[in-house]
Amino acid sequence: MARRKKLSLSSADETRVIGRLKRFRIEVPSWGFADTGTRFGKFFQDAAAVDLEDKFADAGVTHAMTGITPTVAVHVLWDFPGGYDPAIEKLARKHGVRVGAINPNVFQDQCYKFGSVTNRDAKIRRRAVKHILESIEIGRQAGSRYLSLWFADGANYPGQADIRRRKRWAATALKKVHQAMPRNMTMLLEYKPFEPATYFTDFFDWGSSYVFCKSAGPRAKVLVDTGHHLPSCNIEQIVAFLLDEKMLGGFHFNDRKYADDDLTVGSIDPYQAFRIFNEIAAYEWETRRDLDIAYTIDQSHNVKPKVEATIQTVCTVQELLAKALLVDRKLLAASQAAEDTVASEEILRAAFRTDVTPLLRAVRRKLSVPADPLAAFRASGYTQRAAKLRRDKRKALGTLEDASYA
Ligand code: RM4
Ligand code: MN
Ligand code: MN
Repeated sequence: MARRKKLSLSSADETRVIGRLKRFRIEVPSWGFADTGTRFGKFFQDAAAVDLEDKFADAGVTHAMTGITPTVAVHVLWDFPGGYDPAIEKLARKHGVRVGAINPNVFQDQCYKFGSVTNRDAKIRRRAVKHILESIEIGRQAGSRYLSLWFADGANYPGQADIRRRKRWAATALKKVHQAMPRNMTMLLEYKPFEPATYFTDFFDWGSSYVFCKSAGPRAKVLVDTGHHLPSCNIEQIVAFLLDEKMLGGFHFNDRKYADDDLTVGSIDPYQAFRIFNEIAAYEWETRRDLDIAYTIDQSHNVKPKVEATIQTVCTVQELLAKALLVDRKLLAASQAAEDTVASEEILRAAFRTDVTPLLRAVRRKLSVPADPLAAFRASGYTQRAAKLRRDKRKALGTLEDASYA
């Protein structure tokens, strides 16, 4: 029976684990604070962010409670519909956060119905590249280190499109984008095997992203969104493989039951997230260095209150990373060498079922944040205050709540 294991660590191990957790940062997505929905409609929340300032405020309170979310990933068209303004930086700072990864949007304009960088029309391909170059400029001004790319490109039916030509168009576009990036910027390239395209997507799996990154240039790396895999895919193997190739650029964390469900990390399969962190912890153990990769949350909370859900996620990520850091690597190496499969597996399971609450409390003390961020946030009354302010703001703006998708 898997019992909850009590923590017993040497003081050197304790210092190592607490130190690593104290340095760990994860980015929150601006879109995680706004109203989102399913393809059948949206359900609105009074406290959901109405504008960019609200999103920064929500990210700010998340950071104040957890101490590990100082940056906010932004989506160019959703967050800067009127274009970028340097005052945005100040707005972020006012709320104690900074602009993080810049996400261009080449999937919502009408012209992209049949693709963006893979569209058969050269004019549309150029327009998509131009938007990405403008996003790079925003990133440069905002001091962002990451250009995060996700393409909705794909086809819905067999025979609809030429797979090889589209591949070449995509590669050409990414090369141009890579050339335009400042030296300190990394391109993160996401993949997804389905949705919105249903027959194929042009950036469909880690292998396709890997090939596109290699051809684009040295500062292009693969982004693994945990929800973007077909059922039963071994995600931690992809992570380990990309780490070994030095091609893992970052993560979009979320959980899923069926498809790209964007659920809270660990809500369905915490052992899966633990196994991913185990690969990261193993790599860092061997190299004795923190990996320089972008950890980001990519979730949309359709029924949960947004900030609460985000804080819950951040704490869960921290907890699962803590467990992965507890894996006894020396013992594991010895039991692997002895081909003791059961003992090796038990070493992982022992770490997974360890109660890391005392460790997390110690980390939070060092970060000067509440010992229980979620409880502290719930007690703060933030959601109730935001609901009132934002209800009034919506009224003043005359914002129409159109919840239908068709
Ligand atoms: C995609 C993907 C991207 C996100 C878009 C809106 O499924 O996860 O990261 O930006 O959704
Ligand atoms: Mn994503
Ligand atoms: Mn997604």
